[in-house]
Parts: sequence; structure tokens; C-alpha cells
Amino acid sequence: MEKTFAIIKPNAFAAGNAGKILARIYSEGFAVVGLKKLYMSKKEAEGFYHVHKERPFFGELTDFMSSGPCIVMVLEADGAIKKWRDLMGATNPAEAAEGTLRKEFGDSLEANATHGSDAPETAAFEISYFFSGLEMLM
Ligand code: FUP
Repeated sequence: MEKTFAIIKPNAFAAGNAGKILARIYSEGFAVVGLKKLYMSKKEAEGFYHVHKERPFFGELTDFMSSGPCIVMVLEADGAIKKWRDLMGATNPAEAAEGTLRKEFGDSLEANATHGSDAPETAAFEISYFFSGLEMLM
């Protein structure tokens, strides 16, 4: 079994779509091994997205991620990293396929409803950034 890190981003949380997204997570067969609501500070968002710090959109992206509460999660499944990225769809909701979360709940490239780790190394960093071992006991 593989673990990945996921976020229900501030736009999806504020729109009241967290329940629908969680229902999809369960119906697609993920185990939710960690879950909490938090309201990231700007500094916390900058630390999370540090790999993008030289990119032109870093300031706006971290403003958005610290603009309201979100739900952070650790999901487990066979091939969880790819499985979750497939369920999310393309980064830009305008390009995401029918049936994907970003197509249904995304508002823009930045406010694209969900986040998911893109590789085992990023999953390990992102999980440890938000969760302790105690918070993932099953
Ligand atoms: P993804 O792995 O699908 O989340 O996409 P990226 O790592 O390419 O992008 C990270 C975050 O930056 C996404 F939430 C989308 C956002 N982004 C922008 O806001 N503007 C851009 O031009 C590109 C990405």
C-alpha cells in the first residue's frame, strides 16, 4: 500500500464541497489515514510550496492557500499517488476531464480545488510537513 498527501483547497472548502470530495475519496477505495482542517499561515503555505519559490505565481499561490481553511489528508491505496492524481484531473480545471474533481470543483488554475503529491519523495515531505505518526494511527 502507498500513501499520498492531499488537500481540499480553500475554494472547495469555502464552497461547501468538502463532503462531496470526501465521498468520492471513499467510493474510489482510498483509506483516509490522516485528516484535519487547518487555516495555513502565509509562512506555512510558503514552506509547503517551497519547490515553486522561484516561479512567478508563488506569491499569489501562497496568498490563496492562506486565504481560508482547508482540509489536509493522508490517503492510502495501491498506487495511491497516481490514483489520486487521476481522480483530481489536470492541474488547470479548464483542461480536466469529465468526472474529475478539478473539473467539477475547480474555479481556476490556482483555485483548482485539490492538491496531490506528484512523486514518492514529495509525498514523504508533504505528509511529514503536516502529520505526525500519532495522527495517522489506524
Ligand atoms: P499540480 O501538481 O497538478 O498541483 O500542479 P503544479 O505542481 O504544476 O502547480 C502547483 C500549483 O500551482 C497548482 F495548485 C496550480 C498552481 N499554478 C498556478 O497558480 N499558476 C501556474 O501558472 C501554474 C500552477
